[in-house]
Amino acid sequence: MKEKIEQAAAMIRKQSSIHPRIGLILGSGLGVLADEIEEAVVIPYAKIPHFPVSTVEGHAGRLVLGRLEGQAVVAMQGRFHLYEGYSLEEVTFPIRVMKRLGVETVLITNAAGGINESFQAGDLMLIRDHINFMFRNPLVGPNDPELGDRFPDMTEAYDADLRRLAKKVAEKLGIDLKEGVYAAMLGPSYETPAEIRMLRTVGGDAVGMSTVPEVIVARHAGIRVLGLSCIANMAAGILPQPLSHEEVMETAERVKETFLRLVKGILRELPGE
Ligand code: R1P
Ligand code: CYT
Repeated sequence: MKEKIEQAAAMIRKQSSIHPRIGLILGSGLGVLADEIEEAVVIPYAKIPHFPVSTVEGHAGRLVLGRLEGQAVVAMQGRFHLYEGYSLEEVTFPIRVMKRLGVETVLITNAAGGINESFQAGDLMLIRDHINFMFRNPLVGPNDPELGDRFPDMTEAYDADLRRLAKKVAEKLGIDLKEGVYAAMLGPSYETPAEIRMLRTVGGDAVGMSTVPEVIVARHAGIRVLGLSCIANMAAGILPQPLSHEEVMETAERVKETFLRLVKGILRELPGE
């Protein structure tokens, strides 16, 4: 795996002189953030050795390197999901490559269904913790100690300092930032109302089909994680209406301004180079 990581990182380094310290993973419909990157170098995933390609609407499938709010960043405009048929190694490969490029902090975003009934579609939620209902772990298999520990600690998978910072920035900008637990399901069918009741009972506030594998690998690699969910719809059974990816995309489009303000505000407050 190390060879693959190095080959991908080498190709990316050849395209851009930026040494990114911050990684951004942009969820369904949230890719617009990458359009704001200055001095941008855009690399389609198909051109990067060993990178999978995006198959889901709302995931452009491009890596964007450049500067955002003065920070050297690498952004994934589109991520990979297990339900696309990719392996956990493929889904989390970009995190390994980011680490190789020098990334120390990653901002992982997603579009999620709101389980907590005090939320509404369009809210932004800071991820405090997660529950892995995918029942798979990307670290299964032989462990390479050069990449990370066999048993990484997950007590504060979502960095406490970064969470404090995100809340401070939201308050300053007058953004009502919710906070909660992200429950990850395999998908791609949306959850049933009974599953949503179960997830609520066990402490889930939002549900989605991504993020958790990436967070586990980031922690394994020693990368600090900040997680943000856009509550794109209320989860199944809460409102008298069916769920659709169109609604997810529409809500992401509707909140993009607030989402951009929050993320940019956070980037401004992170220590610079
Ligand atoms: C379903 O509408 C899609 O939205 C979420 C789910 O995981 C699923 O892919 O997308 P992201 O988690 O990639 O933002
Ligand atoms: N919504 C979403 N479940 C949902 O209800 N975006 C992912 C999963």
